[in-house]
Amino acid sequence: MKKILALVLALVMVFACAAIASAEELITVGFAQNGHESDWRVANTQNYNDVLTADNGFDLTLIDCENDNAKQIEAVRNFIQQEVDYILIAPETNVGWDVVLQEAQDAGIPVIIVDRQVDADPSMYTAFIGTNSYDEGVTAANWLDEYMGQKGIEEAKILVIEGSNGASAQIGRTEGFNSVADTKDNWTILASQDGNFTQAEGQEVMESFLKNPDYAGFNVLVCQNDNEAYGAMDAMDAAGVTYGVDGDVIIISYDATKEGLTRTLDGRITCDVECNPLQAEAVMALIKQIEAEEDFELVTYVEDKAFVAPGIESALATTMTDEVLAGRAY
Ligand code: GYE
Repeated sequence: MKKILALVLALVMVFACAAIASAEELITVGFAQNGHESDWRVANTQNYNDVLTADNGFDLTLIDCENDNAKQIEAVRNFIQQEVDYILIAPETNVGWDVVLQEAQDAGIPVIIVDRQVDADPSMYTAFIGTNSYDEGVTAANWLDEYMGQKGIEEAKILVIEGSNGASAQIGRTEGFNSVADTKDNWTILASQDGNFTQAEGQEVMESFLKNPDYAGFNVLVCQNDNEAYGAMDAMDAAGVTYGVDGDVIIISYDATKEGLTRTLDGRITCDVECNPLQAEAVMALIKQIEAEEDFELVTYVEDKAFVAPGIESALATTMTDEVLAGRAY
């Protein structure tokens, strides 16, 4: 009996020592996550929690900064104090980062900017992995042009519900879309307003648009993310405005989450431009390259497609099917 007890104790000690040793070897990562404003963001956070695990060699501390740049800066300062190995920032807005980036650099901690971009000199951080929002805006506008041609729609009277003001995702999608819109004499942007990437504000902005007689007759609604589109749909439903492939208003959305693609498959969203939230694998690969002192890309954009409702033929987008929807995990 005593022998068995001794053996068990010895085994426990071996496992305990192994656990301590491997905890010491884990790469510590502090992530100043932007917030939880949208389904996209929730999927993005989940993806980091799934990928930067102890099994993969990481010890991740993810702070939800509630869409507040100041909270993000505070989180980064705490990470610097804790001497983490890497800092990730998904910036709410693109300005105001220089001082804290300098502090991280002085502390010798590599900073990877993720998802959205910062308006700081690239020498201030190690790398960027995320979304090419400008390209997404261009894709949306080119698709609209193609669709109008196919359907013989002569004029676009456009309302835009933008994402949070000052976020690179809002700036890029707006500038990309406008770069095409500006070349079209028959397109008019009637109004463009901040909906903060949330369903509630998407609904509020749409309700105010619908009350304004100047915007009567609009036939295109651009929502800079899916959640805003859901809110806008509720507002249009309440006002009796029809939309989607069978309605009066073409809806263009961004993100292509599972719910967004469900609404594209049933024809309520006409075109949903993808923004891939699954970015943690690329971040993990980058950190491993840095650890191995290998060369790495300074800027990596995740790949995005666009999806259109059934019945629409497009050279720029994939037509939605049940199979496409079944393949969407988030
Ligand atoms: O489109 C939106 C989210 O920064 C690309 O932020 C991201 C955007 C995404 O809240 O849903």
